[in-house]
Amino acid sequence: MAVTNVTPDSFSDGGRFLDPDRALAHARRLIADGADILDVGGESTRPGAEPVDEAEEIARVVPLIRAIRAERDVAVSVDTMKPAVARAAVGAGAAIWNDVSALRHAPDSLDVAAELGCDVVLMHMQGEPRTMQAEPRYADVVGEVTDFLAGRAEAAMAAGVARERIWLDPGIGFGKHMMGHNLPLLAHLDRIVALGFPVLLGASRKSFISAVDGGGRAPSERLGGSIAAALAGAAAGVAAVRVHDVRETAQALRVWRAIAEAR
Ligand code: HH2
Repeated sequence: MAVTNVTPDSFSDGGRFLDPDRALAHARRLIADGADILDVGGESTRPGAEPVDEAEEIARVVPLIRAIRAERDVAVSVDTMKPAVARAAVGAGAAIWNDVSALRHAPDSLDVAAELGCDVVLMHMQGEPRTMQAEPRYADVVGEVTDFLAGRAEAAMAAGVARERIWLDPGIGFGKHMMGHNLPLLAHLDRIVALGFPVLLGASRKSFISAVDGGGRAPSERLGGSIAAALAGAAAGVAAVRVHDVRETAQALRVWRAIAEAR
């Protein structure tokens, strides 16, 4: 899954693809590089990000989704917490609602997901984007994230979302201490995989990589760590990785799989 942000302020690629022509050119490149899913986002969820108005978010994502789907048969997901944005995106051809709030942001999120009939990614986040990194706390981070995701899957199914439509995501970097919480989650992804839903992992270019690597690494200097995390995910059985560097990650995954198959 390729990060396809149309935002002025995303932590890694903010402002680069706000222009529609540049966004579409970038999407074409991600597909050529081997992306199976393009994750189109119009609101940054980085720590401290300011919320975006619903109409503005729709105006950012819908034209790009429509343009991608008009020329390529690639799956598109929409990265949004807002039911109205998800509805507009699915209308434009998106097949997956990727919701970092796990359908908790709006009172009608669960019902809209059931009505749309699209796939949904339910991601764990402690707190909300503006404040989530202030003081994340867990007694048992792996157990709590796993239980939360199981509970959200139950809630989605109770609202009418089909079981086979549900994906889970531990939410690396979302209300998680840099190393104390993100690393145990990455080390125990198999516990989330064992819940029986496809798991999505988004670790690409995130801050914990810089922390492990001694600090001070800009997002563009985190490729090695991003690939290491993607391979850890593959080894644990995740179904997809959400990444910025598609070509390099796809190559790493292909080689990793070829070695596994030669065992
Ligand atoms: N991470 C980001 C955004 N959306 N969705 C899922 N399911 N999982 C993730 O780990 C995830 C996500 C943050 O990355 P990015 O889109 O690059 O930055 P920003 O939120 O600043 O736009």
